[in-house]
Amino acid sequence: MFNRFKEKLSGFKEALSSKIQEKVGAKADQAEKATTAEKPAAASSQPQQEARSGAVSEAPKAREAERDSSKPKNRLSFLEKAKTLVFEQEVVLEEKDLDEPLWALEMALLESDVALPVAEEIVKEVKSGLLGVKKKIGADTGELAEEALRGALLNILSRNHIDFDEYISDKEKPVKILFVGVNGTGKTTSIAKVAKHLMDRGYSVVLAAGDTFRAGAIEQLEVHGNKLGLKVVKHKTGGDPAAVIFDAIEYAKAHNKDVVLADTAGRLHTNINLMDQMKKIVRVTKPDLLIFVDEAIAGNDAVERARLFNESVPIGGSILTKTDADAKGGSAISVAYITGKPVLFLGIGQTYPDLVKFEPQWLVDRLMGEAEA
Ligand SMILES: Nc1nc2c(ncn2[C@@H]2O[C@H](COP(=O)(O)OP(=O)(O)O)[C@@H](O)[C@H]2O)c(=O)[nH]1
Ligand SMILES: [Mg+2]
Repeated sequence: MFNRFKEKLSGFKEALSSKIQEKVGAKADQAEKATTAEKPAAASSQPQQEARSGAVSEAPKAREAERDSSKPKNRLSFLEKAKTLVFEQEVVLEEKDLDEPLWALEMALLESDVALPVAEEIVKEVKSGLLGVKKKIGADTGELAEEALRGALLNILSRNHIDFDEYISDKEKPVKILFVGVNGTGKTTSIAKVAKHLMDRGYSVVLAAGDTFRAGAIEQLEVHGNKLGLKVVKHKTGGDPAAVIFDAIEYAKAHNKDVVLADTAGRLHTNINLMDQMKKIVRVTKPDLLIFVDEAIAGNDAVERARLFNESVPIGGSILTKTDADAKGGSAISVAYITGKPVLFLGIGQTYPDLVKFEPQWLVDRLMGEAEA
């Protein structure tokens, strides 16, 4: 999962590493020069006898003792010492050191479908995380790059994070959830997955067949309802979706059901009539939560659609589907940022359990390659 994101990031890591190496190299040179000037005898590979004659008598006692104790590996011990000297120092990352690595990072993010304003925000965060950082030379440079990026991603992804299960548990019942998005992105499948997720946690669920537009949509939801043993409230194809969903809510109230999951027809954000119809559904049914569903593989298109849907109706969160199908990862980062609302779940396959609750840490671990899919 998200392999291309990992690959793309290698450019940033390498650029940062080589900058640090450059600085380390410069420091090491300085240190070596300083040490060599200070201890010419130790630096030379002269035989011990020669080193002992004359010079030793003038040398301070401590220095004599030191040389004596390290006789057989005299040069090695000097190198070790020089190394330690450098290791104990720190390289401070300055603005000019970061230009190149941050450019590589921004390119990697854009190529991974991270939307431009989001990529810029991440770069800004990474920059402030690295700027002025005193880098212990002994530490792994790749790690520094990873840590900075991990921190920035976590920060951005955690900003609007809500826990779906806590949300459901705290909310007055029945909780009314409406699923919206363009056609074929996985709304109906996600409804079935979320229904299963809720049933597994002891909630009773009603499904509302609010996609009255597409032939076969009601039957598709009924198939899921039958498999899961759930009531599906439906009208005829071509009926008023707001009325169906309203009925489902009434049904849930009358039968003490905990959650109503309402399907809607797929609609393009450019179709004014259908967008108006969606606004009407929202007005009439007053959902507690509007979930925008789109495909992680749609990249920037998904981000743009999320933005436009959110401008029409107040989205409370998103589900990104098909993350199993070679998604680059960027849309998962961007959709939350652009809408200002959290990604609630990721779809990772076609069966009911293929739904993971979105946790910033979970995503970052996968994006950064620490955990396998
Ligand atoms: N690989 C994969 N396929 C999915 C996922 N979610 C949905 N699908 C498939 O996407 C197709 C469209 O799904 P559907 O729920 O009918 O989309 P809708 O038009 O938005 O309701 C179906 O073939 C689903 O099985 C997912 O997370 N991963
Ligand atoms: Mg559907």
